[in-house]
Amino acid sequence: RHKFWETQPVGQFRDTADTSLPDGPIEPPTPLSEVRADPYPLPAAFEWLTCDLDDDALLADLYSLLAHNYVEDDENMFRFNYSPAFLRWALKPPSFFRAWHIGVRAKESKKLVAFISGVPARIRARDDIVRMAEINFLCVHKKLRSKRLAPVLIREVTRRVHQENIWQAAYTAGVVLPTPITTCRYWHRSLNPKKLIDVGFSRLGPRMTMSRTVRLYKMPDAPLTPGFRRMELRDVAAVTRLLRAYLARFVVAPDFDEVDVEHWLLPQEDVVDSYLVESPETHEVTDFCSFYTLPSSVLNNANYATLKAAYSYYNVSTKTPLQQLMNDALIVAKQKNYDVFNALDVMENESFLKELKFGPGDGQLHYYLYNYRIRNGIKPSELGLVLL
Ligand code: NHW
Ligand code: EN5
Repeated sequence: RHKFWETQPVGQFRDTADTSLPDGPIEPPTPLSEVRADPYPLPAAFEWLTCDLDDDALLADLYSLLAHNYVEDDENMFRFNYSPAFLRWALKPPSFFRAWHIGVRAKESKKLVAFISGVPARIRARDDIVRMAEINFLCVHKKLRSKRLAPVLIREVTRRVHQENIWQAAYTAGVVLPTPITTCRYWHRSLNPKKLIDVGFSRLGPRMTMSRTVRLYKMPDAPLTPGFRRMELRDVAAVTRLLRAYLARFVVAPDFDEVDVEHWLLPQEDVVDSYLVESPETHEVTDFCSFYTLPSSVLNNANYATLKAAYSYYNVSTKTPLQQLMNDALIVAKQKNYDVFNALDVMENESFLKELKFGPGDGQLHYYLYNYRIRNGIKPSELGLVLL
């Protein structure tokens, strides 16, 4: 069934009944001297390229590869359109490794035809904090599909991660592979329902008119919670404290320090937005919410080329009820002209999705760990990790 994945240290479907296998690494590290020293061979027409994302021309090539060949929905109506600024942010966190930004190009034309990336992260599974690679942006050009290039890319990124003495990884995919630790559902909150209907992202509900639909999703002009404001550099320490305390509740979650929070959560225009509630009385930071910006290209529509989507990222409520906090996040997203606000059913998100008029999407997101077993998996609500 899975000629490649059967050979990898991941939970195998056939082991799911075996309750004697313990949580933790599936296989031990090998001595670094035994890690293969040279890159895996590629078909003769292609060569490896370690990507320098500070090079604007290379970044433009990566942007274009993904804009034309990355993930689509099941009916091929939309394709993710990560911006160049987003890619730089996603791929250059603190202590990133340039060797983990791996391109494949045609030797003759020098055209970039495939890509895979990793970034380092500390991820806690139960009480075990593990150095991992977060693997993302695996992409093979449409014209080179089904030629078993993906396993070569995956083996090569694995080799380069091993060279840094890191032996575990985390990744997500819309497809089922051996074996998800959990399966999440996407939920969508319309902000611009007329456009969403026009492009086929959503449909007019039964017995609904356009004007009733527009009224249903209407938002106030400004956030409602007193003390709600954008996060600033001076807030990093307070946000880190809030977030660390909150993420401690989940079975699998990142172990963020202040350096991580500054990178992953300090606002960057059209990349990541973060807001917090500062108590007007005590000036204490009590609540926090964030979303990242990931537009999708609208394929084959005469009126629109892109959908502007916000994706719920990390949210923490201690004083403001989570539903009220997320309502303010929806209000600022609407003000900033987003068409839709998306969220997974991770962490405590179930508690506000229905009430805030999110509807279930047709897409799922499966979460995976490489070389780390979590017996019986976990529930989406036990997951405190959002990958981009
Ligand atoms: S998920 C998004 C992945 N990208 C896309 O969907 C973009 C559009 N599609 C493509 O570009 C987020 C191609 O279809 C791809 C497959 C490249 C997906 N993950 O080359 P072949 C991520 O980036 C397996 C893992 O012929 P192809 C996460 C498939 O099951 N494996 O297929 C990435 C089969 O193996 P099997 C996937 O269509 C995580 C083999 O690839 C997969 O031309 C990577 C077929 O290869 C997927 N999304 O190219 C793993 N899709 O055993 C990281 C297919 O079943 C692991 N396959 O025969 C950790 C590594 C680091 C470890 C460190 C210790
Ligand atoms: C990991 N970094 O399928 C990335 N998106 O629901 C890889 N559906 O947008 C993994 N099909 O339901 C990616 N509208 C996996 C996801 C791939 C993209 C994907 C889904 C998620 C999606 C939309 C459009 C469907 C178009 C036809 C959808 C319904 C919205 C509606 C709004 C009003 C209330 C009810 C729901």
